[in-house]
Amino acid sequence: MSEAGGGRGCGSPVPQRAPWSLVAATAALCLVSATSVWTAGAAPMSREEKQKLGNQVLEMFDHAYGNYMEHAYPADELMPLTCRGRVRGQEPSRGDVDDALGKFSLTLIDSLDTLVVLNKTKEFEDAVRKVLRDVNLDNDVVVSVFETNIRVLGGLLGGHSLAIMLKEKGEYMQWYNDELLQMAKQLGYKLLPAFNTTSGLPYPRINLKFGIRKPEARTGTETDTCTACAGTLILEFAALSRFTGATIFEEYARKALDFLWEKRQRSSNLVGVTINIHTGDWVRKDSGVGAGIDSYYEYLLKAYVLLGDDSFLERFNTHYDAIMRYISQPPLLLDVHIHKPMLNARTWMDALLAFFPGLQVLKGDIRPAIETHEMLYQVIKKHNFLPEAFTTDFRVHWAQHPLRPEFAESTYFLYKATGDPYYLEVGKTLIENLNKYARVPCGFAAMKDVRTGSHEDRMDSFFLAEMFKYLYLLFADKEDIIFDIEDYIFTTEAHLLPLWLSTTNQSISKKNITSEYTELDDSNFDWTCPNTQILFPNDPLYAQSIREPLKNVVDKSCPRGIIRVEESFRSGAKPPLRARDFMATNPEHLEILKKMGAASSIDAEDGLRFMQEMIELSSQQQKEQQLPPRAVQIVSHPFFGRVVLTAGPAQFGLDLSKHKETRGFVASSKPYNGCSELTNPEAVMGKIALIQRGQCMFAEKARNIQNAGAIGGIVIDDNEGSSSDTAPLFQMAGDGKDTDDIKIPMLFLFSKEGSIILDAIREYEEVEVLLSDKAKDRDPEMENEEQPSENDSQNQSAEQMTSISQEVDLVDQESPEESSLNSHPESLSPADTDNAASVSPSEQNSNPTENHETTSLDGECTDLDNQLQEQSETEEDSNPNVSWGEKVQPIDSILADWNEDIEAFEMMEKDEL
Ligand code: DMJ
Repeated sequence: MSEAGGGRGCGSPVPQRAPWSLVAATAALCLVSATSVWTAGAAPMSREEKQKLGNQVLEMFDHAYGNYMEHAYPADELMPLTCRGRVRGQEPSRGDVDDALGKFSLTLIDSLDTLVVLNKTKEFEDAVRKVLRDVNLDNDVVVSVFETNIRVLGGLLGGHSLAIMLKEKGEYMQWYNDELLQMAKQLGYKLLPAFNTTSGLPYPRINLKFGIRKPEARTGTETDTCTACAGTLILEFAALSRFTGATIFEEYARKALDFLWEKRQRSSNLVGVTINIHTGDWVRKDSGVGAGIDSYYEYLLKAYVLLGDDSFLERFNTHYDAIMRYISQPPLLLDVHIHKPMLNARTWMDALLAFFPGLQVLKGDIRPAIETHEMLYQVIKKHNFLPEAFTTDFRVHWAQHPLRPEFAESTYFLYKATGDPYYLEVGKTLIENLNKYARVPCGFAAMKDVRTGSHEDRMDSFFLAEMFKYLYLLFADKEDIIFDIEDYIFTTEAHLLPLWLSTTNQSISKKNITSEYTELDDSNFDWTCPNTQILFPNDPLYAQSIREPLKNVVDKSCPRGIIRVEESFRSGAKPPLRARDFMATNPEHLEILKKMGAASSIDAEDGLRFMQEMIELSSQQQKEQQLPPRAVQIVSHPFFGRVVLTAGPAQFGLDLSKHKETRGFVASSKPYNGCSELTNPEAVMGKIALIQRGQCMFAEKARNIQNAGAIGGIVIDDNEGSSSDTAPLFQMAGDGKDTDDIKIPMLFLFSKEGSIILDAIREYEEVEVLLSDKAKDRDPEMENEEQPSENDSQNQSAEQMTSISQEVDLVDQESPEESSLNSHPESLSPADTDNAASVSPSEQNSNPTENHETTSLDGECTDLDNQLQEQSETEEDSNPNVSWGEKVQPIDSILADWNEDIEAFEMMEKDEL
């Protein structure tokens, strides 16, 4: 069983493999073609149609490769708009992206094995001759170790693998004498100095001519590298060792992997994005499956498949378990903090994570693979391509798209696993979009902005190495490929390495490290995968049944409180850049920043708002004092004080820690953002005004509601689905001016907590709340006042009782009867689940899918009640034996949590700003 083609079931024979490696490949590899059993769902695609699409892929490849060879070669890449080669040093620097360019005809090397897969054997033969004749690996140029490994070393090894395969067939490449392998070895030795660190983690960059140490090297001062950069070497390095017998390469790559494994965060089993190569400290402690980490996980599983070393599978399974526990929030995959994995570190996802469903297929976990792939496909249908980053409510976060292949890769693997023709249709859409939007007369151009369709003068080598391979293979039948693709494994750059390497030159002693894992549960180690040959014949609509509930997940997501990007484009306006979304490394953001305040009044306004938000953010960071959170307690019927929402304080206005609580009925302000004089002062007079976050400073909102006569204010987050359970609380900062004029107390609620109050208003109209310092005990007087009389209690309907059954923080004075009633969320009837939006943030799991579809101000998005019901049924606090006293967090622990939140927040802000 191979990984590459994936068309065979677990257990099909692989030539030249030892029994243990067969086990390795078959256990991890769960790709089984179910094509023949497909009977329903998406209409089957005829052989003719598949061939037509395959031919279209060939024609597209010719267009890309032909233009590169004609107009760019021997340069590293084609610039498809100006139709010339990109030569490093001759073009304005693009920063890190240029580190892939080593003046070694990158695109040609990266394309070698694609030529063979696409049955262009003659062209392959020509290309190999050109590489041997023209490519120089000894250039005085600083390159990325990671990129050079996956693209160039991988490209040479993939070329070598297929060259020897062709030679053995007896027709082509008869002259070949391992020349590509010799080049690969030469390059391997050039990369080795990068590993000269005490940790064994490689430096991120190396000078091809001068290495690291020499003064001419102009590198070697870096202290950090990304996890994927250090953890994506084993396939190429082990292949190089096994092909050549020089064990040093595999040893070095293993050492780096061992070190990363040692450094995993022990309680979450996650790894951060960036690590210090000398100390091994995590520099960036956020963790996801996309940029910076992606192929580290990929290589653990594939190293097991290629090398048959159990320790790699054990590590992979341990990480995978953590990923599924914390990062996977189907269909989303959201970065979290390694020390606090329940805390989301981002509100957006990057395009690189699109490879993950493919990896999940390889692991045999098909359901979440189908779900995430479907979500991604809907984002693509909306924007034609997958933007580099998009938010949890599927807005474009970073609009660029450099023709990345990850989604096509996952589509291929899912088709191989399910046989569902739906995935052929997906591939067809990808082809159409590429031709319609990215094709230019001289190749294919990266999208500068998926929303506008503008191009960048860029065609990365991975487009040829990966995109065309996966698309061609998607539509190809076995007889369309001149060799058995299932005897190979794909590297992260889709280069092909033969599985027989597992039994060749195994001089690296395989550590039996099973003992290291004794602390881990056996369930971490899946040695088998679901047999899809059993799964699919029984239910040919399996994949479709998983996709069905998600079919509108993107369209139905609730917009956030700010103008949606696509709407702003439709109306001709620019999407506003929010300070909280700003990334200093994002060129698009820098461009917007440059324009702010310059051209139009809209730009000026955006600039002003942006600067204000920046002041807010930085002053938040600077002034963050370790104050305990505040509370908003709903005291009116039928809540009677039992719902206590965790709230953030303000750095201005009445300090609730020093004064008595403020109590009053709530009223929504008009305008809801509170950014101008209120038009409904009569409604908020003497009340606590509700205001939406955004569009102006917090202090401005406070002044406006104070002027209208409000006695307090609650700012509700405009970021749909946010919750204090998943995001760190913060203090609302002033506006940099004197805020002594603000006398009323102001509190901040995340969206989920805020929606509990908004829902309550809709339901009960009169809603009274108490704004207080959460650390203070609840006023016993209120307890007396608020306890419903016996009659009241009897009059409360089951609906009322269940609507208050999921509390946020439970106070300790309640009677045991109330406690047990309130603590039975499973007693909710389906009809009651509408009220389940008031699920406690501290009790619910933090699935952002639920987050953004739970409630909106206009009530559009309320269709996740079933999930909420499910969720409420699994709440640990449903145990009636748990006393309310146990629910109250001691102040020390609140403070400790609060400190952790602040730290995490500061870390995230530091990363992003
Ligand atoms: C490729 O170079 C590789 O797939 C790498 O692992 C990350 N992604 C790029 C293409 O997007």
